[in-house]
Amino acid sequence: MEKILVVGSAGQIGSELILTLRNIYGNDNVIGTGRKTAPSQAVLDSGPFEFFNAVNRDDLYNVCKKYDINVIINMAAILSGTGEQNPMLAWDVNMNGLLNVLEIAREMKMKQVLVPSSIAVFGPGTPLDKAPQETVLKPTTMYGLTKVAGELLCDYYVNKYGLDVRGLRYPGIISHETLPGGGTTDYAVAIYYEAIKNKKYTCFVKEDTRLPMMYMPDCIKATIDLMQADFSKLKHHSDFNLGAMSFNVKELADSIKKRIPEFEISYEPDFRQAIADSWPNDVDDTAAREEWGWKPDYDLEAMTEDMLKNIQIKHDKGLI
Ligand code: AKB
Repeated sequence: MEKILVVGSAGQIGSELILTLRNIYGNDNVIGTGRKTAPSQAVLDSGPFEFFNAVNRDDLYNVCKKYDINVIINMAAILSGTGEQNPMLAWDVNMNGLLNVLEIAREMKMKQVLVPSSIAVFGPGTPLDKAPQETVLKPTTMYGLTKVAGELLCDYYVNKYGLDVRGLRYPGIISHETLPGGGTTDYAVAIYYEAIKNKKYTCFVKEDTRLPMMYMPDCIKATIDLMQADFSKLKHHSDFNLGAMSFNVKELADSIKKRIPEFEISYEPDFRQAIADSWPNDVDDTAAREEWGWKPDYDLEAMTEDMLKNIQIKHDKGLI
């Protein structure tokens, strides 16, 4: 029976992933953790939750022992924008936190570890269109380089210790439950909130900036599908490219304007433009499709329809 620890379950992806996992594996078998940010009431009410910093090895070990954990999902990370403002923090959380997770999983002979990676592993030298599974990985951000090192570290634990470690390179993730924090792709979430609240948005990257993106239901589906895939059939482990859609900011704004004609967008690029420019337009996710059957459900129009509907409900209830 799985006893799953979701490190970072107050964050954008963790807060939704944990609720789906509790539905599948049982509320008491999926333990949430957070460092500082308060988790949602739904996360607190539906099962156990512990506050600690995964960079503190003893705290992580004690919680794993307390709940007899045999699967860790490590969603804790400092993303690209915050990482450039505080590179040492990014290194500490993304590398030391990961090393603690892998070491404790090895010592406790756990069943599985899942560690997300990101399109931030790419950089100059990576082909811009359909970034291949195997390609140049020379990121320019601290976040990106911790993700490259993290992928290699995870594969090291697979090869040297036979630990079941899996991971996937998330594109920008768009959702309406929990706001993302500190990423470059955050504009693709903020634009929807501002469209509902103020009918206008000033974007921090230029209108022709094109990046790989994914709607949260697909992100959750991909994560759980990879968890449940037959490990013996995987040729890759910690670095699956994962695609769903690719659009530039103008195309995103146009899909909102179709539904809110008075919506206006302006542009004031900041330091995140250089980060976005260093990432590819889209990715080739053939390996994920072939090895564990990956197939996304949402395109831009379906996502915009659902995002605006759900954010409007929050707005009507006075929650935003
Ligand atoms: C970021 O923008 O830093 C993240 C990512 C692409 O991993 N959303």
